[in-house]
Amino acid sequence: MEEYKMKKTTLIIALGILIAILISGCTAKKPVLYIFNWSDYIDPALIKEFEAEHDCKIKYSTFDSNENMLTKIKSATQSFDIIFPSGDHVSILRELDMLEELDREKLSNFDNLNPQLLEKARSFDPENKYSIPYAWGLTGLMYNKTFVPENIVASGGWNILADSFFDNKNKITMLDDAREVIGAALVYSGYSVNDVSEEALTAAHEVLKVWDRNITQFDSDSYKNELQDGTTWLAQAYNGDALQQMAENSDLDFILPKEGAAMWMDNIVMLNSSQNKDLAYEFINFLLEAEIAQRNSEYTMYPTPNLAAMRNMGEAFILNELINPSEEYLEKCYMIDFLGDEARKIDSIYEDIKMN
Ligand code: N2P
Repeated sequence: MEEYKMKKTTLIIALGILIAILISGCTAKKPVLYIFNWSDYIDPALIKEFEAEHDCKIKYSTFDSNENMLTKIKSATQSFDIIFPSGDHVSILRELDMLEELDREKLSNFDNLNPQLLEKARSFDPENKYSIPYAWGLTGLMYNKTFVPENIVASGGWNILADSFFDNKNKITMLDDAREVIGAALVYSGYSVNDVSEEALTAAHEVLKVWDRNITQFDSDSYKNELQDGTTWLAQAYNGDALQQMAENSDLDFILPKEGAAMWMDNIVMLNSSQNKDLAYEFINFLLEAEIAQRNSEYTMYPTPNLAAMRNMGEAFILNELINPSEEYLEKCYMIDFLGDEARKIDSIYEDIKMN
């Protein structure tokens, strides 16, 4: 009898230990990486792959403008490990002392990057110390052919935005981005997107007052759906986002305006407040792998600064003029540069146009 009791107690203790092990196993916290990127800007399969490879969880959030990104990361309520700012905002974040200086030793795939694009990136990150180029692209005009007749877009220039065909129709949107909106008017008027001289900005302001007659909203995300259902007929759009939509819907089309366009490079940076720097390095290095960068680029339809990846890209990608424009066209494009306090002049015109 005693022996039976002993066995029972041992069994209960063993069971208890087993349950405790099981519970702790299930609730053991996986490391979490907080990532904040532009919308439609990564192949979601890569997130899953990284999570599986590193037995971690990625909490992935998106933004649709540098301004919104900045507001959110400055708020104390949310913290991120990795974000993807455009070049001018790398400088802004650097000035705010929010960026981690990257340790190249931990980025074994860094050498896959195109030296020419690293050189370009030095305009906003002088020693390529804080940012890794992620993707680059151009901004143009996207439209729905069902609603916009061929002759309206035939001129191929930014001034399609002023065509009387659109009068009183409420069918045009522009991006919610001061540098892009004023930049388009500057390029149309024959200036660089970085020209803040009074002459250039006055010309751009006048052009925008005309365009604004038919602009219904300044928006950087919902235009993608609205162009599909006819809520919007013509929208200022990023080339890769447009191409992603065009692959799904043959009514949509995109042009790079003949006068030229704004060009930007978006980048991977680590915030110095990151709580999980080792995992953050692993993720950045993962994105720098040639095969991963190639798959990502094919998904997002933006060219990658990863030279090793570009070398393996298929012809359809390389020969697409909307992704890879000719040198001649690129000469008419201007990278959106960091302007420091001068950017306020652009912001105030943008506010004026939005308010009136
Ligand atoms: C991605 C948008 C590209 C960002 N959806 C423009 N800088």
